[in-house]
Amino acid sequence: MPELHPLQPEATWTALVTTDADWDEADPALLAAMFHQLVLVRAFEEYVLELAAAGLVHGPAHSSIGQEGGAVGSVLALAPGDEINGSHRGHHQFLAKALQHVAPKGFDLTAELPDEIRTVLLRTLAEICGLARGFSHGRGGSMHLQWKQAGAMGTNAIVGGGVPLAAGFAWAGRQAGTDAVAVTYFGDGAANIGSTLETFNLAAAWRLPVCFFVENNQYAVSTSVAEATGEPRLSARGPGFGIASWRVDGMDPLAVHLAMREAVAHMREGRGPTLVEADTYRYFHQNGPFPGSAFRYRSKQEEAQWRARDPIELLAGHMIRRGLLTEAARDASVAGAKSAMEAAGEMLLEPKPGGKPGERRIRPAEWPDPAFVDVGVRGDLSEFDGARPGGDDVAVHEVKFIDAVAEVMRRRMTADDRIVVMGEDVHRLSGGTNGATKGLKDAFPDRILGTPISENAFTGLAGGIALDGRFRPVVEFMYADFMWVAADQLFNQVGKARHMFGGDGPVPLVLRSKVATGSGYGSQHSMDPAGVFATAPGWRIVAPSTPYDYVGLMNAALRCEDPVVVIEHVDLYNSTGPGPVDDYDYHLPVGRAAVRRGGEAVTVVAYLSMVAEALAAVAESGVDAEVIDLRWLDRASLDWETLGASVRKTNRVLIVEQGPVGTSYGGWLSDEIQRRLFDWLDAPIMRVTGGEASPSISKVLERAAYARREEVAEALRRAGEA
Ligand SMILES: Cc1ncc(C[n+]2csc(CCOP(=O)(O)OP(=O)(O)O)c2C)c(N)n1
Ligand SMILES: [Mg+2]
Repeated sequence: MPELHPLQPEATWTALVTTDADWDEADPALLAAMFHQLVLVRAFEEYVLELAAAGLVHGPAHSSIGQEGGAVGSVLALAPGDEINGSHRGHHQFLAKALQHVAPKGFDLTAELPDEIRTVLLRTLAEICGLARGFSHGRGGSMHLQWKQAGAMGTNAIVGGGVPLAAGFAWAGRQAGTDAVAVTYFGDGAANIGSTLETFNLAAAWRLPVCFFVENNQYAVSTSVAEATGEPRLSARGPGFGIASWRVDGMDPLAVHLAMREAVAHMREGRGPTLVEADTYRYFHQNGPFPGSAFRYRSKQEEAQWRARDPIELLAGHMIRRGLLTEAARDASVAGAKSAMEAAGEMLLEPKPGGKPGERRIRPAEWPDPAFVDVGVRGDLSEFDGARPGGDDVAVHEVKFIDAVAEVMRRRMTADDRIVVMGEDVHRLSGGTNGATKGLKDAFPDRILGTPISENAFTGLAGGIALDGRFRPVVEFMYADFMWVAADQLFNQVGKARHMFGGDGPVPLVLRSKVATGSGYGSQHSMDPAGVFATAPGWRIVAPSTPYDYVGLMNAALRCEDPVVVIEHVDLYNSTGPGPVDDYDYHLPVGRAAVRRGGEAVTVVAYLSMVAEALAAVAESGVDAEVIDLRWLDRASLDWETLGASVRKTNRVLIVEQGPVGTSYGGWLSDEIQRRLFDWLDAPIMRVTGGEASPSISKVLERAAYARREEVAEALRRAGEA
């Protein structure tokens, strides 16, 4: 018989339970701060429900009533420099952090509230109602509350979507030399999703000062925790990843506070991430003013049992017992909070003309101007003021493409210590799988970060760094197809962040993404991501075709305050072409294409390695084609001046790309060209793409699946005959 030795995880897993002695010893100022915050947050949430019931909140308003103890207890353990984010159910945490920011010494609801607090209430309520004076000018609403100055970095409508971002806040705080921590709040449902679990791993591997705060309110919509997992004690997940974890009664704000103090101390001491599970309950259904029992997934009796453990009642009871609060002062505080909310409501609402008695509407002047709809999808590019463009002064010679890739990054990292590069194996193998980061780990040991294989986590971490703003992350994807793995972070988080939070916040993230068509890596490693990124409004896209362009475009990408995907092609890596002799500081301006060959017969539009394929095809065909290398591919950065001038001359367009027709970039572009330049076209826009399926591994089938010089030459012949 083998011997069986029970094993224990290294990380601690503790249940923290308060005793009467804890309540007796608790600092009266702390209890008072908790009490007033709790009462104000509760009044806020009750007022929101009132507005929701009256149809004045457009979209969901996920109530936190019942859960305030976790938010207030934990936020009061934080310092001003600490950053938090949260989920769709985040009013309470947002308010706690914002109130702590404007009133760090606490406030008294029985007295006149300071203007700063009234403004927080008003702007938060306005945001939830989708109004112009909200923190995000009404773009974010209930689920996207952000006030960066207060360290409230944004709540999130994607379950688990905010978790990787918080790892980025934690990384930035540490790298900046502070002892700041980050806290990410999420629900029991989010404890099962990949982005959360990936981030547990990444944060533990890198010992990041981030607290995973699980608000276990027992349900994800109507699905109970026990139904959704084999280990309903959600804090058990932490030790498996090496994360010190606490379980605490979330209805007891002091217990949450004491657990959080331990967790914060652990993180400030540099001992890595923490997990705090607070068992709690939302008194209402997922959203709206009805209880969960109305939807039959739980009983009235269960709801009554939890309500009997109300966090405000518990705290007020202890304070009254200790003589720190009177019943009259408690009631006056509740009344003060209610009237503060009514005053906020007065600012936003007015009687509905012709409505029933008491019926209200939003004051028309409070709505955002519809013309604001697309403002701030991307930045205004003012960061390029004073940027030095490339030109004749840049001495050029023949260089290997991949060497220019590594060299420009070395140059920028030397000049700008905010730049940090991350991705799988970027720190080894002489510069990752292709040599793109060659020599950089030795030069910048703490800024070249080899990541675990977890595209959602490390892309999100980079997104968090970009939102934080102190550093400029560069993410490398080994293959472009992995964008689907990281899709939430790329498209829902990074791409939408600026616009969704009001249009003003920069998101300076560079993604380097490699296209490997033709290398025999098959269906899941060969895609060109341009067509998909072109559908994502926040992103800028560059596709360099020469070493000279790569340097200028990478410099532009790294200066840009918007997320930029730099698409690279394996065919180019080992090619040589014109590149700078020693000047790696020039920029190729946003929105400027290059005419690689002048011609009269047809405009051939290409990018990346297809530029050289197109030029070769033109030479072979004898057609007098003009070949345009787009360089910038996204909707906002396309060079319509160059494209327009060419089409007005040739009256014909051929768009060439290598990849499959399904995710084609050219489909989008041809629609755009015909909208803008239809009057100048003498023939339908022609396109060269690959086949329907992604390329296979078999060399013959792979070649048949994508387009190259031969297909372009064939299209040119057809154009010549037409
Ligand atoms: C990825 C994703 N899947 C599903 C949803 C729809 N949805 C929104 S909230 C929610 C329940 C989340 O439960 P939990 O994480 O426990 O948070 P709680 O609502 O209880 O605070 C669901 C399924 C979503 N927003 N995002
Ligand atoms: Mg839940």
